[in-house]
Amino acid sequence: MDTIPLTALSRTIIKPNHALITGDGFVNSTIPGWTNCDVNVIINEAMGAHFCQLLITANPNTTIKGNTQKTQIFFYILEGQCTISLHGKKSNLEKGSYVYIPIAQSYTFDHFTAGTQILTFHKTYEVLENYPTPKPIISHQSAIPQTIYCDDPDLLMQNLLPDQENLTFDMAINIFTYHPGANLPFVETHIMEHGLMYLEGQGIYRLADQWYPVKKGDCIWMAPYCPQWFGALGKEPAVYIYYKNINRFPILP
Ligand code: UGY
Ligand code: MN
Repeated sequence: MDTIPLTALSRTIIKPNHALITGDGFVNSTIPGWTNCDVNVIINEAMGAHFCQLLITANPNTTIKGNTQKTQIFFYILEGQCTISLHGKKSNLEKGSYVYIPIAQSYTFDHFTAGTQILTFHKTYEVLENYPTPKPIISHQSAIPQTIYCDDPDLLMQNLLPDQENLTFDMAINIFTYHPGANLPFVETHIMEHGLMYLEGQGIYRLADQWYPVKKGDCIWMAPYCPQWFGALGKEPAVYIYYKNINRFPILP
């Protein structure tokens, strides 16, 4: 039997208003100040997006050090353990921990276990007159309650940032869990943009007028107004973490 692998095949697809990005095509980038680690720039402005989504794969020699300047960063630990130092205070992080670092803050991550993976979302902060900028947050997804989404108890939402009650935040990071067979109740079409990564399970994502099978590890970009729908398949919950821009006037005053 012929066993030659067909290396010219990939599920990755990049369109003007959406993208499905699978790990088989990742190529590493070097980021100044982030040393001895692999960094994959999954989504950014070069694609047409207004935010950035990266995957970091670290090892015990890795240091991730920088200053956010005008761009807030959200770090989510996918696998492994490490330490964050903010304002001279050290905190231990594990799978499911997350760190929100607002603008103009210095940060250092180190003491990684081998194979630690971190997903990041970056957005240039839009200042809101008469509101202070958000403060740093270090927390764990287990501290955030799951709420029923669109009256369907098989759709569960966790808002990792206090964006609903706090207009200082101009981005949301949510974890969306679909029980087996659950689906979005309608095809959403909205001005907000999304970047996401599948954490568990599988299903079918509709993006514009295309239908894509998706699974754990896959990433998706949805431009503003990209019609979107998801249905979970299989016997395990499908879970994704996603970014959304929120809480700002839709045109500059
Ligand atoms: O928050 C959202 O817009 C979310 N329901 N969209 C999505 O999961 N594609
Ligand atoms: Mn949406």
